[in-house]
Amino acid sequence: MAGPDALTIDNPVLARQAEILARPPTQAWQMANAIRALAIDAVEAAKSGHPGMPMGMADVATALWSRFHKFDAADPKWPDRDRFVLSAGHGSMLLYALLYLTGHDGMGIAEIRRFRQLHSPAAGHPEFGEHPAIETTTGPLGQGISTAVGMAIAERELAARFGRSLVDHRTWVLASDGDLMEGVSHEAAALAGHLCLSRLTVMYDDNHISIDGDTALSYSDDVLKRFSAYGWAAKRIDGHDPQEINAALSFAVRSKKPTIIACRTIIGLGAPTKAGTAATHGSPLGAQEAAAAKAALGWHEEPFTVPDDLLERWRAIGSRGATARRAWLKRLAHSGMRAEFERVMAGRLPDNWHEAVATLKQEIAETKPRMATRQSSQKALDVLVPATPELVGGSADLTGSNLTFVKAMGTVGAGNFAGRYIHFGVREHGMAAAANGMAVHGGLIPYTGTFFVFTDYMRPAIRIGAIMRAHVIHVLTHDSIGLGEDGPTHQPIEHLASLRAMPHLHVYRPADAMETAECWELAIRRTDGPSLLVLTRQALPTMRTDIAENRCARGGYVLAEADGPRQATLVATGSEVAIAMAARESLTGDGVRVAVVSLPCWELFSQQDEAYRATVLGGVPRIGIEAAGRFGWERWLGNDGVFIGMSGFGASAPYEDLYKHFGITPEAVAAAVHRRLG
Ligand SMILES: Cc1ncc(C[n+]2csc(CCOP(=O)(O)OP(=O)(O)O)c2C)c(N)n1
Ligand SMILES: [Mg+2]
Repeated sequence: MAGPDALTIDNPVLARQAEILARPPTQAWQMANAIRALAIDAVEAAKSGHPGMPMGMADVATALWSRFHKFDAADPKWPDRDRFVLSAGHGSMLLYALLYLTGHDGMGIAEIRRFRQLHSPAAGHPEFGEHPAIETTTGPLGQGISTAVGMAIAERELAARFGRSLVDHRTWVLASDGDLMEGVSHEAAALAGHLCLSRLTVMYDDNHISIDGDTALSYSDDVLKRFSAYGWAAKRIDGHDPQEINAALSFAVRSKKPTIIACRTIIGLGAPTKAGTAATHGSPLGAQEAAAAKAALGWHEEPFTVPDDLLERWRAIGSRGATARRAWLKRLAHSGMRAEFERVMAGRLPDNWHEAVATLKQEIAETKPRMATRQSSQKALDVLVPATPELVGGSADLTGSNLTFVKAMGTVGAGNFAGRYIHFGVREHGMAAAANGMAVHGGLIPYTGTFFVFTDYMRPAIRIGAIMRAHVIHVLTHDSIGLGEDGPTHQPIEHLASLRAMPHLHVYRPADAMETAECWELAIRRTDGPSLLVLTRQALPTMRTDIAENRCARGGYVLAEADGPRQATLVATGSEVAIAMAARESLTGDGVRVAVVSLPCWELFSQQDEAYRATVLGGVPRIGIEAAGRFGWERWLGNDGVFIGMSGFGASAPYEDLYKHFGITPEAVAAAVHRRLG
């Protein structure tokens, strides 16, 4: 059998590793080894995890955090800190090791020892909220880098408003092959190039390895050429040479474009037989290989132990930003914009924002407009945009259809971030991820816009936003067969059900102008998760004129009670509420007493107490009406309820014809009630 020497000679990666390990050890090398050792130990202890990436990127991370990344471990929420995003979230031990070494409270050695265990902030993948220095949740490849683009946009937006003395930071990303293979990163990187986000730097772990093995199996992009074509500055370096790393980071800081640095690294650097292979990607090295790796690295400590002098050096890095932070606090104290800055960063709404909504509701009650809810949404934006300066929005190339733009906003462009409207281009997924980034950056309330059906293209980012409970609003128009002629590809059928199934989301489907105003109000106010506003293309009558109470706040309510003791309850959402109202009228003519319940937000309705829900739904047969699939409706209708909606995909025709064709009409509802009541 070949010994290590023979292996080395035959294998260019191990030959390179031997050359790296033979370099005279420097301080930076030892500091990086502390990361490697902690990653090895934590993964061994957990018996699961990903040691390869932290071992490969330790030198890059050490250089970045030692000299470039602006932060102060004493205050991880310092608003003007740089943002650090570990896009390759599987390498989470890299981040946890950095937080521990730099002395962040709440990430001590006890937490590192409990890597991947229940209630440890050192979770399998970095989870936003588990530790204040974790800037965003990562793990699904491509999300981190795309979220970071949103953070970089937020920095520019806030700098344009509050000036450089308060907002002057950078966004650093560590990304892997998988991150750059994923489509969403292509969308986000193209947008970053277009907007010339020069304070965004991606350190690309160019290790040529992914799970299946050599990336040559599936990946032959010229990554740097691709990013250059997006408008990025691009460089390739030896990811284990501190001088090259430092020079590249300096280059990135000077760059007038977003920058990607391809760092040629060896995954699992130090592991004598497994380095440079997928074997180090996602499994413990094993006791023998782990011990041999440490020996090869020149690391002779007990597990989870970092020598005092080394730890001191790391701790000094943790407080390196303290001076800058104190100077910043002084500037903030003397700034005329202090109150407003603190308000938006804390996510507090302006005192008077509500008056604007109240005026709008008054106007709706008086004029009872007949209009599409997408148009009602624009009316809401007309008043919300001036009243809430932190509201920043955009659309994925459907501005005129989503009606997401209002004049007061001004448009965002490269070098111009005074505007508040972003033309995201046809990049739904990148848009949703960027919106998450803006939200978790703080200081802005982002909204997106596209057709409801294309939430399929956004879903992974909506999900990350939901996990993080990010304050993001998605404006989703053309919400059913009611969009008409564009046909089945554009007509959502299963989307309501599938998004209602996602935890932490609020899915709002307002029925008229008043409900739309109320749902916008709730979405602006909600700070514990994303809101989806699901809106029609077709015009709808205004049915509500009462404004004393936001009735959508309870998720569902009796819009029209029966004339006398109820015989049946019609439960509908959005555009089908008007159909239910028309059915009620004809049934009343027939002497049948039915109530109409509007159910704009299932999540809020399910949070009401049982007694309220029982009163609203009534102990009589229930008929559900929604121009979508039935999935989930049993929850409100019970086992003996009747559902009127879609049972398959839609079709292309004028929408009135489609409603008739699919039997979603007042006549069909009335007939169903007659049948049900027998
Ligand atoms: C969207 C998504 N698909 C698949 C995975 C599972 N997965 C985790 S890491 C990885 C690829 C690993 O290669 P790379 O990104 O280069 O990381 P490295 O092994 O170099 O650390 C995959 C497919 C994932 N986390 N996210
Ligand atoms: Mg890789």
